[in-house]
Amino acid sequence: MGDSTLNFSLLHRTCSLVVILCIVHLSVTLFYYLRTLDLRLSFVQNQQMQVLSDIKNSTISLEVIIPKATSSALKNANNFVLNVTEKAKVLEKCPDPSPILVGPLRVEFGSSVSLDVVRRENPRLSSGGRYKPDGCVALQKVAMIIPFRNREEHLKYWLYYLHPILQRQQLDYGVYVINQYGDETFNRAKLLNVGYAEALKEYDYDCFVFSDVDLIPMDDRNTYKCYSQPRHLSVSMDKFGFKLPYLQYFGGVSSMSKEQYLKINGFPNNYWGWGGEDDDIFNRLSARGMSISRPSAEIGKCRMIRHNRDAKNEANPQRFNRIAHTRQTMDRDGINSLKYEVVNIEKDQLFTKITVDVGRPER
Ligand code: UDH
Ligand code: MN
Repeated sequence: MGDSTLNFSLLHRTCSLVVILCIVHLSVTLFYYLRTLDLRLSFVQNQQMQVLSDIKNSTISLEVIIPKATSSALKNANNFVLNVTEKAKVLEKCPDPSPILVGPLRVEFGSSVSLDVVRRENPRLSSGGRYKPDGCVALQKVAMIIPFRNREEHLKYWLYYLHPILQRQQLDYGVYVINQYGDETFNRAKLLNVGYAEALKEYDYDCFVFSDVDLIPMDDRNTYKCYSQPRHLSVSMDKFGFKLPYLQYFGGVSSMSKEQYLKINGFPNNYWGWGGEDDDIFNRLSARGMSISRPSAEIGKCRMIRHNRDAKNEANPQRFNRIAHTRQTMDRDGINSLKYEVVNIEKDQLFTKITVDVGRPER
């Protein structure tokens, strides 16, 4: 009886020792494995998903071998695993420029585009035409603002061409179509102000791209983001013979950071009809000591879909007088005096369409 108790307790102690040795061995192995894993993590940015599953597997197999409750060493090891997992989840910033750009693009408007096809070809967009890269953190959060009325065909081409480009540019972006309600005279700049205000209600955008619906870039290196100075993006349009029509031209497609936009009190609200509002914006920028940044003529090539002048967007005869007084009016006319009424908000996979009553010109 006494002997067998002695034998049993010896056996018990030996077993315990073996188990403890096993635990120590496993912990040390795991520790060094994870240390080299940690090192590898900082080198291999794009294989994070694989690393995550490695870590997960190693946790599971360890738990199978040693019951959790018996080992505080295992608990420590588990905490270590969790820390590394957290680290793996913190994504790196996307490289600048994006490594997946392709350069010059073929842009043509021969055959018509179906929105269903565009939706199918861009499965990674979420409601409202939103996208963010999933392998890295986008350098900027950009709202694409399109002034709009009755240009459904043009919008289809814009979505068809731009969504793949913007995804390759690895931007965190959303597309806002600002649709003027009713049939009063068109007001492009006021719609752009509305786009700025409405987009910011949804997401913390730090950059705004203002694009006509009928302009398509011919090179994806023309990144639709913001720069240290306000950017003019549509610098060589086919309709102007792939040249700037004049040096101060700021029409078509442009971008501004929130800071740059606020520095000029946004855009004028009182340019009704075609023309002048882009020159007013240029005047505002130079009044606040900013300059215009531009891509090269080669990278800035773009096509405008041919069209006639729209009804209710006749050339504005007051534009010359208004442009002459930008400096006197810009502080009281702009984002600080913007008034409008939202009539409807439509969320599509490809865009957010905000129909808005911007009123009518004073008569
Ligand atoms: N826009 C609309 N609907 C309108 C008017 C303008 O959506 O009814 C928007 C649209 O985004 C357009 C932008 O405002 O791209 C600028 O207007 P625009 O394209 O009419 O201006 P653009 O300078 O042409 O291109 C003006 C007159 C064209 C006459 C050509 C005659 N050959
Ligand atoms: Mn046009």
